[in-house]
Amino acid sequence: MRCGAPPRSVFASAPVLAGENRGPAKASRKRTVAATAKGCARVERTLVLVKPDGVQRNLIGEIVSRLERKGLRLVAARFLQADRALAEAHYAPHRERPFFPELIAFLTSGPMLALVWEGPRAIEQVRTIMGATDPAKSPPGSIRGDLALTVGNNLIHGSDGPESAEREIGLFFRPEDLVTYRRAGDAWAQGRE
Ligand code: IDP
Ligand code: MG
Repeated sequence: MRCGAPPRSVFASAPVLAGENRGPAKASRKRTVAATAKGCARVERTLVLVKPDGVQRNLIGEIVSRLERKGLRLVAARFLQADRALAEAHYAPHRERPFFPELIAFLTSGPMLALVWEGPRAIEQVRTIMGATDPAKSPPGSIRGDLALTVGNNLIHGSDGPESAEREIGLFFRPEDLVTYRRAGDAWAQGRE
């Protein structure tokens, strides 16, 4: 595989769309194929949400711009207001946490922008640009460090690993929603083609 080429598959099981809570995705049958040749970083896809506070604070452009300028490639976008089933499926790993009801109320409180970004080590890159869960512990220059104040209103979600990325992308998008393409600048931003 060439450096920067997209993963061959990001779906381990049938996608779940908004309003169709089919429960957690089954264990991965087909592992995401990553570039492993010498000098190639692992190419990944990750789910980003500009959460309802980001939309209400007119920060969609700011957040998308930071990810775009980094060199990550946008492969899917959807503006939606999540229903309870979708929000609960997305945050299922936090179901037992005391803040779960508050988190679901927040995520369903208004529209948000769901995005899939792709690039070398995209999961880690987005997490770094986001900053820590607690904005007070996020460094200046990060989205949460620069633009957010509280854990509950921290503007952005980014997948925390390959398996959660695959599961979360499947909650918000169908396989055919993900666009495979290359940009003229990808060889410069993402490495040798
Ligand atoms: P992350 O968004 O940095 O990955 P997670 O631990 O996955 O953080 O938590 C998911 C979301 O739940 C956080 O972004 C935050 O909005 C909310 N959250 C996490 N911990 C707390 C808490 O202690 N109180 C209230 N909300 C929390
Ligand atoms: Mg998380």
